[in-house]
Amino acid sequence: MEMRKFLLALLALVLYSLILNNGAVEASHKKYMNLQSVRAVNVNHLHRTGFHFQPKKHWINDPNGPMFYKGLYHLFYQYNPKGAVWGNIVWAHSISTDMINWKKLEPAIYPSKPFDKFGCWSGSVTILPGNRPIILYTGIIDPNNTQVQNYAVPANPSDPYLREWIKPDNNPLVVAVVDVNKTAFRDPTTAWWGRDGHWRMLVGGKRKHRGIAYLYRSRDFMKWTKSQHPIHTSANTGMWECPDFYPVSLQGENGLDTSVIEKNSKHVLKVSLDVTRFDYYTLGTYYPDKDRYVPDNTTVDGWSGLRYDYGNFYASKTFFDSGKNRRILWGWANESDTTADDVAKGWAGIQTIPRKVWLDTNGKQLVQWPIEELETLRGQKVGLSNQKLNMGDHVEIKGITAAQADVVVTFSLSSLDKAEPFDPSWHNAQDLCSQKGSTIQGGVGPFGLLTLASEKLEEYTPVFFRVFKAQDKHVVLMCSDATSSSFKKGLYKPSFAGFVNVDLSDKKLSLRSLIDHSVVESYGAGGKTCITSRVYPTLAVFNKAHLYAFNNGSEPVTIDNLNAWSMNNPVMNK
Ligand code: DQQ
Repeated sequence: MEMRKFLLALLALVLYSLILNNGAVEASHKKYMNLQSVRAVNVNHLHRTGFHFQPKKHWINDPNGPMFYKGLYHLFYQYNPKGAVWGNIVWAHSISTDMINWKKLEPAIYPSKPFDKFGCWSGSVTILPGNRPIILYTGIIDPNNTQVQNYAVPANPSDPYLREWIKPDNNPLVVAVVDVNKTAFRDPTTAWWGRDGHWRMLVGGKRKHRGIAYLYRSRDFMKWTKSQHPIHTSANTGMWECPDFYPVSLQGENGLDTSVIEKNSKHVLKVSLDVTRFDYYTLGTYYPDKDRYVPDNTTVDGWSGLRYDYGNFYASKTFFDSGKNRRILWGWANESDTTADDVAKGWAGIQTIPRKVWLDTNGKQLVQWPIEELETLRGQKVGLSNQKLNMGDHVEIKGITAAQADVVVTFSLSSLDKAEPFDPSWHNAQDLCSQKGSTIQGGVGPFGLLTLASEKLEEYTPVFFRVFKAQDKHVVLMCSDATSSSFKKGLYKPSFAGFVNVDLSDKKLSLRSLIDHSVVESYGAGGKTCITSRVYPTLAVFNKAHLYAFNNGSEPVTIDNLNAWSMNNPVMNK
């Protein structure tokens, strides 16, 4: 019966997809009512990841309430326990000692009360004085998607696993007042504590097309008052989902507790723009007396602003890891295949590798790097050095599992003289990358890696740089291009790209790519520009996947140093 229901639903969806040519990633959580509770009969392993966070089956989206508590890392996440499409959302819960190996626990929060009967959506954890964690999350209270902000506390704080959570009856803590759009009012942040004895937290929203981060204050965490002014808004940016607000130190790579407000720091405001499905951030100054945030004039406050990741990465959230004094960033990488594919494979969505995040020495952007714990999964290693790549060369990196690998490479450029001229009208990196792909000959670049490549290069996902010469500086473009990644029909195959603000005086560019079957997560120039692509090769799978380094620019490029490791599987939500 289950199987019949599954096959009928799948057939209906395939027909629906064909009729609507519904291949691309959707702009919001699309509701497929008929599929929300179609349980996976089998889980297809062809494109499942080896070392990225994912549950055994079904749909996942936003990371929620990450924290470090009594020696353990906790990750909650939006999860559909009944199917591989968005719906029936609960806060699933996993714990870890290293953020790499994960143990699955029972869901922490699920719809059960009048204040969350129609959904338990995203939110955050705050650790109150006395080491008392408290969850703030969005509850959906009716079928019209009316949103309120609720809280939950551990039933037994002495249990380091925090298995059970209570949603007290004085919920909801916050409801939308008259001038607030109650169906665009969600995703409370971690709260911070001000010297005036008030807690503050933000809730994402919009008014017409203006994105808003509402600010709430409370003395006791129970009675919250909306401040007259939002902490920040921006015209024509649409709904601000999953805001995140935190300090970063002006010096060094250590993180700061969310409540730290000091001279030696700046603040980051990140918003997830529902319209574009990218996570944008600004750096700026937080004025606690006025409760206003003013972005620096070096960062663009809108769609052309800085992104954590120029690829498939959304609804992210950071937390302060007091164990190692660092700030950690979690982000969700949705699928780029069709909903029919997701139902057929029985799962959808992964979390990217947790990243340490800190302020660049130039003070104008953040830097991200996979947490050091990931390196414990490194197995078989191969290395290369001083390898010259002339135009048209591609060199295979043999001896590792190219479908599941960690690759770190530094390229050296003999000269920048041949860099192509940069047209100042090229604002959109992704458009530029789709015009000037990895096979279009250039001056300095394109050069980089061909990941998840089939032997004869019928399929490959290139991650590469191209250097241009603008009026008074060089412009570096980084691309992660899914165009030739797969023969499969109906996939979303974007030429994701971002510019890299890097000093080329030493004529070196580095790249790290984490390759994991259906994801290529790349860090350019030591983590200044990051791009995640989801791809679904048909030939370049398991031991038929290959890895190459290449150069298609007329200027020769040298691989100074390349190290690549096969990656082992961690314990993942068993
Ligand atoms: N996902 C959640 C919302 C949030 C959105 C619902 C972002 O709370 O705004 O699953 O992906």
